[in-house]
Amino acid sequence: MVNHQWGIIATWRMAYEGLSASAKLLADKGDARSAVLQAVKQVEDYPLYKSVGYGGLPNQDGEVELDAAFMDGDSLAMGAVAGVRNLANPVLIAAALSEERFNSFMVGGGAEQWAIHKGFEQKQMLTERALQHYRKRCRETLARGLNPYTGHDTVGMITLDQNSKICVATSTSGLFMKRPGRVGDSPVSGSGFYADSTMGAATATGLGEDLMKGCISYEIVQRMGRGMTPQMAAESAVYELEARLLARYGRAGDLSVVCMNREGEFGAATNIDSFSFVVANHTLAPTVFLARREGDHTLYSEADETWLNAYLARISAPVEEPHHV
Ligand code: SD4
Repeated sequence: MVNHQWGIIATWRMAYEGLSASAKLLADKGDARSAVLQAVKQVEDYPLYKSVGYGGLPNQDGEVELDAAFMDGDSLAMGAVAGVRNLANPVLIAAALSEERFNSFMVGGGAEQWAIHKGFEQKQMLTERALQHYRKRCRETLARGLNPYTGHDTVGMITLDQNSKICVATSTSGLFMKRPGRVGDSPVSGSGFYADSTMGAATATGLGEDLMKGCISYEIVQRMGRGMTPQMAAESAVYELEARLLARYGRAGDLSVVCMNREGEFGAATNIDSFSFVVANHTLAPTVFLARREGDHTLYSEADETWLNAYLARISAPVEEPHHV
């Protein structure tokens, strides 16, 4: 049954162009799977987004290792790759793996071999610009530790089509300066993403090590399934996980999420000061929102012209040399 409701939501401003194109597709009765894959591929292909796909920042050894996932909320089929190198579009490989009965989550060399065998495009993913960031970071002290947002914004995207099918996909180069072999939440079902067309979908960005401690995306989807609005589900899950981490683990990293239910209603929650996300649905044109924490709530408002211009200037600015090494 066609219900005329559709929606698309994604983490971070970088998803805007791809999301806008896929919003048109969904409005024209396109399907959730191709809409999400096409949009995430566009983010992967864009060289100035230094946290996803081509141009992604490398690990400690200077190698770009990519993680991605795809889930179909009708069939619950999911596929994922982690730590893959020199492949242009990890999200497409993840989607292909979701069609496999076995071996649907593959890592490293085995995943690369399979993808090459299947004819997926090979590409040197380290750009000169990403290398400049890497060299700069090598000269700076690492004493500040790893920060998931230092150039590292995973794209997580949800699509709802007019047949009420919901899909979700993620793609990331993980934490900048991660140890080779390190895998975060993004390719891990229930943590970085989850979709069930009978309830909704959620996807996360932030410190994978902590997002995984709460299986945050699965938790949010279940809460929507029990009748919470997406906004309540997102906020309650994020702040409850943060409280549990603080009480029992002694600290909590950055946790940000977006989610959408079967009606195309959306929610977003974060425990940081500035988390951007992009959304469109049958009643809303593609819009960039800026979210911030206010106690145990997340407030968001439309990003203004100044912020949007500053963003464009920032992503294309020359990589600055540190003043002091
Ligand atoms: C990870 N969650 O690999 C990713 C990183 C991220 O914004 O989302 N950064 O842990």
